[in-house]
Amino acid sequence: MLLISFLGVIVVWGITAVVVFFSVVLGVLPSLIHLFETGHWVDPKILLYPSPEHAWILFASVLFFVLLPALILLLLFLGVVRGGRRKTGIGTQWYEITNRRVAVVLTAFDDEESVGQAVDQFRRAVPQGIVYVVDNNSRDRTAEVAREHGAIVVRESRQGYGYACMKGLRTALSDATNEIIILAEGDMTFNARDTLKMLPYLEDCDMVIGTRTNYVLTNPESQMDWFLSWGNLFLALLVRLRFWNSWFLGRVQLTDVGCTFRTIRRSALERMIDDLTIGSMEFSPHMILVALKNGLSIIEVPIRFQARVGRSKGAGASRLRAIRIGLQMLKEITFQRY
Ligand SMILES: Nc1nc2c(ncn2[C@@H]2O[C@H](COP(=O)(O)OP(=O)(O)OP(=O)(O)O)[C@@H](O)[C@H]2O)c(=O)[nH]1
Ligand SMILES: [Mg+2]
Repeated sequence: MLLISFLGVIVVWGITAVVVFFSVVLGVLPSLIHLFETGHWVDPKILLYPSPEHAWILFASVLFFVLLPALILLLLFLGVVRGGRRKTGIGTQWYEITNRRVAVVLTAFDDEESVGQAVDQFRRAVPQGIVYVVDNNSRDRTAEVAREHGAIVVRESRQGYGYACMKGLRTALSDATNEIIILAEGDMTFNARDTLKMLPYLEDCDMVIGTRTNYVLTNPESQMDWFLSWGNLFLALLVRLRFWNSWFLGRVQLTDVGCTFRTIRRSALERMIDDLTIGSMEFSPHMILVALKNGLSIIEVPIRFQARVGRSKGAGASRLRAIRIGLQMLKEITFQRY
């Protein structure tokens, strides 16, 4: 298996390198395009030393044809070596979850406009639940509003989405009666009723994650545009390659890495909680990778994704911020040891 995957990598890489060499470096491709457009053949050598505008095309081509396949092949190679042989996952047990106590953890940072409604909807959707709101140094009335709506407010002083999530998960674990933990945001982007779609799958696996890259369920007013959708699909593919299974194209059929809405059983969370360390926005994929590293079984479920109430501070804040968060996630998924 190891030899076959290694040879596969070499062959595909070799073909890619030859294509790039002839099409980009020798300028054959630009010559062909020129021939097609004008009917005149230009000596590829003329295109060998491109003008500044052509340099960008060259750079982008090299990036696209060489670096991207290299990255994917490397991850594929590592993944095949690590986990390609296993036929099934570990999610073959059956967990009884009826009437168990559910703890809902909502992150909140300056979210006074939305947090009250968010607490209300989760209390309605999960009547057997208790709602914790993690207030991450909010400068507005987030904590008061959450308390008024019946939530237990805990404070996280270290600033960051990841710190807020970790605090909430640890708080939920600290009460031994909480058997199922739901993580979500207090910004009204999620629909609490989707919990009812997630909980049944928790009978089959350790963690259920929502996906927002679903055409049918994504509200056009939400932050999920083509860029975030493609970005999440691409990063999810890399996660699948890192924890590869040749039979099912990955140990988890992941299509989104940035969805906070997830449900996890207490025993599963206890197994991984000490490995959670990232305080910033890459926490989302980090938690998935830590779960996979610890052998947890994960199922992804399509959920509704709605427009945010209040001001966005994450990937929805601006395109630049989304790119920065995306690159941080890419670094985490590609280079971090798991
Ligand atoms: N960005 C950010 N979010 C935090 C922080 N602390 C807690 N949060 C909460 O983490 C969640 C994610 O932030 P959002 O502003 O919703 O960012 P997003 O989900 O990427 O994008 P939108 O939902 O479109 O705004 C929210 O519930 C925030 O209130 C922090 O320091 N930075
Ligand atoms: Mg949000």
